[in-house]
Amino acid sequence: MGNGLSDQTPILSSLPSFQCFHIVILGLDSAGKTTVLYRLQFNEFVNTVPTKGFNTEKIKVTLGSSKTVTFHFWDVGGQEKLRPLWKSYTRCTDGIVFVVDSVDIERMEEAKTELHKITRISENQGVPVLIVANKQDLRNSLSLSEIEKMLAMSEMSSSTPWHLQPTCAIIGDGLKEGLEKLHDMIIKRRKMLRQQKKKR
Ligand code: G3D
Ligand code: MG
Repeated sequence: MGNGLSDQTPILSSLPSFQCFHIVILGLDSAGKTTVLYRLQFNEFVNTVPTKGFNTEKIKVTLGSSKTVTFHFWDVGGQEKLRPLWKSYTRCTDGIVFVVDSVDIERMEEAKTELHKITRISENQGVPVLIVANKQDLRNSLSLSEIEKMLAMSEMSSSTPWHLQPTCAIIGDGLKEGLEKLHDMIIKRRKMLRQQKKKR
């Protein structure tokens, strides 16, 4: 899945382990953003309340078999009145996690609009996006291909690397795999930017 950037050989092993990546978690209210964050933080289910402002946590995640990476997550409230804030949280971010509720068919169009809006901002050009198709445990959840279509992923800018990951945040299924993909995309982008700089 994705635009192909995530299919190249990972270079994780050659990088120092003290790196910290700035990641913003976005998505409509009730998609499961805070559940994702606290499932990663405590590795257990935490009862959430609607996020009024934002939650922020630095979390060490072991990727692959041994590499530990620190992510600094910003979980920004998804209610309509809070969405204008998304722009300032994504300034200089390394990656975006966009959480969608796989059973909320009525609001998929709204999720699509917000996803395309935030990725089209000039500062976010080329910033990798992990789209989390959450709540896959529910019987009536949409399939990945249906979500890909409804979010119009084919219309995503070709400069934006992305990966669509099925998850169940309440038990943590798929979260680590998604983060590994996001990390790979971030590393590849950094390498590409460094090469472009050298050529200049
Ligand atoms: P938000 O931060 O995006 O607004 P929350 O969303 O993390 O607060 O989650 C909203 C509701 O969705 C919560 O239920 C939460 O338990 C539930 N949820 C989150 N992830 C999953 C999942 O993978 N599967 C299922 N079945 N539910 C999930 P409540 O009942 O507290 O509103
Ligand atoms: Mg929340």
